[in-house]
Amino acid sequence: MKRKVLSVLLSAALAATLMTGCGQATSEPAAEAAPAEEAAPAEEAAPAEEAAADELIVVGYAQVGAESDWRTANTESFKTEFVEANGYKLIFDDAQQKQENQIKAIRSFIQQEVDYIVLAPVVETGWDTVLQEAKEAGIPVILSDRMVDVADDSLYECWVGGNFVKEGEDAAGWLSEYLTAQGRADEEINIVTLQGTIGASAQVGRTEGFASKMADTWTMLDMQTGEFTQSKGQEVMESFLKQYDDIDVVVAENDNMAFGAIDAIKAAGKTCGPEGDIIIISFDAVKAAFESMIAGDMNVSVECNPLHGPRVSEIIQTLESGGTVDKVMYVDEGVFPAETAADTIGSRAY
Ligand code: GZL
Ligand code: ZN
Repeated sequence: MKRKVLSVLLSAALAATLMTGCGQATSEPAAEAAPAEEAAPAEEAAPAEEAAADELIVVGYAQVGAESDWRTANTESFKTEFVEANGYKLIFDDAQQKQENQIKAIRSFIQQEVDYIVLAPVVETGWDTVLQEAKEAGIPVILSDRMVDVADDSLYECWVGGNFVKEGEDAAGWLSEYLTAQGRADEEINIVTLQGTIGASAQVGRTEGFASKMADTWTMLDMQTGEFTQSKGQEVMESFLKQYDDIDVVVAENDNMAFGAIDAIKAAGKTCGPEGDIIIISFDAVKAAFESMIAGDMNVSVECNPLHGPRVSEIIQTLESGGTVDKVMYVDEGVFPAETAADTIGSRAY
C-alpha cells in the first residue's frame, strides 16, 4: 500500500505542476501561482485517517498452518506485532500445511502489491518460481522459521529462526549426559524418532543433528513422520510399540508429537518420563511441555523459540530506513530438563 501511495502522490504533484501552466504541459514559468488557499487542489485531500491508512506498511504473511502449540504462538506473535498502532497492515494466510496454498498466498500478496512478504516455508524445496515472481514485482521476501533451498539466495532478503541442527545435537548431548548420570553409558539403548514434516528445515536439521551425535551403544530402531501433530504422533508411536518390544528412548521432533507418544505409551500399559521405562526427548519447549515434565511424563524439551513477530518487524524497520540485515539470523535457545521445569515454567513467554 505504501508503494501505491508514493505513486499517487508523485502523479498528484505532477498534475499540480501541469495545472499551474493552465493545464497543458509547458516549459513556460508557471503563471503567478494563485495564493495557496485559492489553488484548486490536485486531488481532494484525503481525510487524515485515510492518509494514515495509506501510510501503513502492508505485510503479507504466508503461515504454514495451525498444526502445533509452537505454530499458534508464532502466529500470535505476528498478529500482536503487525498492528496499525505499529504502522502495519497484516494480511495473514494459513496454508493448512500445504505448499500449494502458500504459493497461492504469495501470488495473491503480489497481486495486492504488498510492501513485504513474510514466508514460513512448510518445506525447503519448490520455491524458486514463485519467489522469482515476487522479486520481479519488487517485493522483498523475509523468511521466518523454516528455510528454503533455492538456487539463487537473492530471492529472499534474509532468514530468522532456530538452529535446527544444533537443537538435534543438543538433544543427543542431553541424552548422553543423562544416561551417564544414570550409570547406563555402556547399555545398549534402542531409540525411535517421530520426525516432523519430511523436508521441513526443523525436521531435516533435528534429524541430522541428533544422528551426528549418536553413541556407539545407541541403535536408531526406526524413524517416521508424525507431521508435527499430536494425533499423528500418537498413531506412529502406537505402531512403533507394536513392532518393537524394547524401546528405551523416544525422540519427538516437536512437543505435540511427544504428547501423542506419551498417550500411546500409557495406553499400551507402559511408563515414560524420569520415573518411567521410556525416556521422552522433545523439541519446542512450549508451556504444555513444561506441564508434561512437571506431571512426570517428559524428560526434556529442547527450545525452539517461535516469537519471530518482533524480530521480523525489526528487520522491516531496518530495511525501511535503508539499512542492511544479516542473511541468516539465529535466535537464542536452551535445553529444558524436567528437573527444573517447575522453577522455569513461570518465566516462559509461550
Ligand atoms: C520450528 C517449526 C516447527 C516446530 C513445530 O521452527 O518449524 O514447526 O518445531 C512446528 O512445532 O509445527
Ligand atoms: Zn533397552
